[in-house]
Amino acid sequence: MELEARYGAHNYHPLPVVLSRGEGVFVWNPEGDRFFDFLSAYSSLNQGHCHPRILDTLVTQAQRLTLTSRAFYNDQLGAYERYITQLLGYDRVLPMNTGVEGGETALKLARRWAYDVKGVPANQAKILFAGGNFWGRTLAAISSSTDSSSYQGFGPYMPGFEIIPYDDVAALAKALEDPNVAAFMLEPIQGEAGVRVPSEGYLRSVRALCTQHRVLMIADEVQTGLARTGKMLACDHEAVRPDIVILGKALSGGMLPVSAVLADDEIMLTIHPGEHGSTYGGNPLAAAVATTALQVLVDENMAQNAERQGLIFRERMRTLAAHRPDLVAEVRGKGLLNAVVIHDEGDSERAWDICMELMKNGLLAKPTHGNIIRFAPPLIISDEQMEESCGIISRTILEFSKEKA
Ligand code: IF1
Repeated sequence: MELEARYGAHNYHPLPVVLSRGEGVFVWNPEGDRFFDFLSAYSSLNQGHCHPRILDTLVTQAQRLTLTSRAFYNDQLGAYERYITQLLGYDRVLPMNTGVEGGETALKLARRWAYDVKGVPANQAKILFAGGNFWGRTLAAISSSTDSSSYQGFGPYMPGFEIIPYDDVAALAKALEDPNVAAFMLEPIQGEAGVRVPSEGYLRSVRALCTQHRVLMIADEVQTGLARTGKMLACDHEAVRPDIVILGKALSGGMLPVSAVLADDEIMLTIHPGEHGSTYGGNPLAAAVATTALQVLVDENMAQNAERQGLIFRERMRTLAAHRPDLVAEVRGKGLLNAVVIHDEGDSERAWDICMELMKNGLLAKPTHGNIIRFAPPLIISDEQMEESCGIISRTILEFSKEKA
């Protein structure tokens, strides 16, 4: 911790715990204390820490070939592209590395499609975003943000972006009256905003309005995708098929940065050779690892387990809320993407203090905005592990005194 304080940028404020080993739902500190990981690196570890099958693929491929750049072909990328496009039902995939690069790629595709296919005049394409969104830290990403801690002091901002309220069909319908709108990018459930689940039917309305106005629906499934919410994609809950899907995080099972943008030919083929790319995008190590990371989600029925364990978790938390209505304001989420909203009465540290107590009791979680604690364990969590974890959370909150410790 001291080395980071002295030599590192101070762009994070971590919980004071040092992790040195991870396996399944558990992490350990160097002293050997064990913790349930209820953050899963913000949903990057859906398959659990160091999943043996993914690890085996990583090691095997790393001993053969790790990176070629796309100047040449490699023997892993084609098979991965076929697997992921057939698994998720899209014509094509554009491989990148981080989630935010996936978002940038999706927006470039949307603009190019608007000019070359929809016929929007050059440089007039508009893109809509939902208030409360979070899709990364690049200048374009923060240009669409409504969170001042994301954009303050980093201007000027990307032009052609417009922000409308989340979960507001009328606002979307109004914004779509502009013929230059190319796309609406949204999270099916807003993660960073505090696990905001939109009204039932919202995604279907977005799909219908985007289709009606020939506007691309872009689903940012970087955090909600890959079985996290109880379905392979969160849009599956409403049987909605976005025009573009962005994946990241758990696409590699937490082994290395792997992201992907999925779309059909009419959109994807508007970008021609040499017009977009990345040094590591589509590298053979990422392709091999991502294939296995996807296979284990399917083979181990992780979406079904996320659905089942999520119901157990929210039930236990609602029972807890009844015992401490002074502390617990709301429990919300889908599958194993959940949040507990803490009454803060102006005490902005309360959720942090609760997370510090949770850590002392053997469970790691971190507050997001204000006093919302996100709980997102790996999707492999068993009944007994969920039981033990809910016990820790319940005991911690029941014993938590409102006065500062
Ligand atoms: C940080 C938050 C979560 C994302 C969605 C794209 C990206 C993210 C829905 C970009 C990334 C990460 C970023 C990380 C912490 C974490 C986070 F708290 F920042 F907002 F998960 F909620 N779309 N989220 O959630 O993916 O480029 O990071 O690979 O910046 O602190 P990335």
